[in-house]
Amino acid sequence: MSNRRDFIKKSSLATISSILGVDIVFAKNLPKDVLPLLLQEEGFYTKFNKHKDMVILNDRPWNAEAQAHILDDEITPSSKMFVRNNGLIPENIDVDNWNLTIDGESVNTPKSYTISELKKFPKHTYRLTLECGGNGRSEFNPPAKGNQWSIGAVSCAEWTGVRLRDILEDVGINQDAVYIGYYGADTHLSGNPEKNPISRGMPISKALMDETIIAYAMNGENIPLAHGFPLRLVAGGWPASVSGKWINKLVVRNKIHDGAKMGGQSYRVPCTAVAPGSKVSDDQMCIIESMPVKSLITYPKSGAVISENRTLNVRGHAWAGELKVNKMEYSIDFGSTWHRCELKAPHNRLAWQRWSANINFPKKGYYEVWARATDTNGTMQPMVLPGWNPKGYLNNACHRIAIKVN
Ligand SMILES: Nc1nc2c(c(=O)[nH]1)N[C@H]1C(S)=C(S)[C@@H](COP(=O)(O)O)O[C@H]1N2
Ligand SMILES: [Mo]
Repeated sequence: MSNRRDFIKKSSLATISSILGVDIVFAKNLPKDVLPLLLQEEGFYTKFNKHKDMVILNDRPWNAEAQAHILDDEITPSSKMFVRNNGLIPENIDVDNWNLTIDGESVNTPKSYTISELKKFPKHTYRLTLECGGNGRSEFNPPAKGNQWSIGAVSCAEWTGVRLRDILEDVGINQDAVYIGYYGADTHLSGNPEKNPISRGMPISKALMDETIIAYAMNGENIPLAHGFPLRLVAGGWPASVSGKWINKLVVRNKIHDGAKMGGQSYRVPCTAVAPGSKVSDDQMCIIESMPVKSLITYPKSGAVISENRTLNVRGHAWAGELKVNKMEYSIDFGSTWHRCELKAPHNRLAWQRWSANINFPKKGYYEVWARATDTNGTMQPMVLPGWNPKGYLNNACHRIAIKVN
């Protein structure tokens, strides 16, 4: 991306016009540092092959989310998968010479693997729900800084790779191992090669689970560049920030990993509830682990118009971090009464679950469909915003859509 920016800076406006295919009428007024919006967007949608209904939140680094109605697929295709970057996507990746090194205090002898060596370990495929810890942030008040995700920073793709556990067994880890951390090949926005944009991880118990994999494929193909090509750590059900992209090193730690965005207030919430707007000291902030129960209505699109006496088939997905969803309900009277939806079992653990309902509306008029999931612990999605927190994480409020019956 930086290449493109430099290129654009150096190009004349005439060149830019020719890329856009039209004249920039007031080109002489365009401030030096402002890129024509259309050019920015062309960069994102074509470079990463994204659906036109993806919404760009930031272009440096690239961050973009889906809208609910494009997340209707059972398996999220790359074109509809949100992009969340903390730094700049690596360029000129040399797959043949890519190495994954396993190191850290709790490893006696560090070991490195090429991708073809990794592929010799047993291969596993899982559908895994990845949701950004900040999904839903835009609703919090007072607002939290950071990308203003609405509801589309979630995906459930099919990931193929090797179990992290198999690799750790092959390397040999010590009894004192408590955490693993990842390092990726993306670069810090400052350009400082010493700095990592992000280096997070997970407790060893999560790292050793069947579904925690080092993936080399997504949806049956090489992982797309924006999503971690050529190797990605994937751990479903937890904030997607633990699923490191472009990984080239994992460290097995004898303490909680202390890489970039592990400390301070990053990916942490107050250990006990606080009043909206409170300042919370770092030592009162706890690391987010399993994500909370949540659901989306993916069909129809909000604002749909149907004719009277027609049954509407509404559907979506529901997920609950490490748990399963065991009840799905809808309301068409603003939460006064709730009705059961049909809910499918997950394809595998940590995959989202399909739900659907056939809804009849009593008469013409404006309605909202509200959807609410309950997990196996009996915890329900809140109808309004859940606990405010300084960084705006974990908003799992009910999703709602508007319907007009004509
Ligand atoms: N190397 C690296 N891994 C990363 C990130 C990153 O910026 N760099 N972002 C994390 C965060 S915060 C999220 S939500 C997910 C986003 O995954 P996606 O872009 O494939 O949807 O990747 C995680 N892994
Ligand atoms: Mo994230």
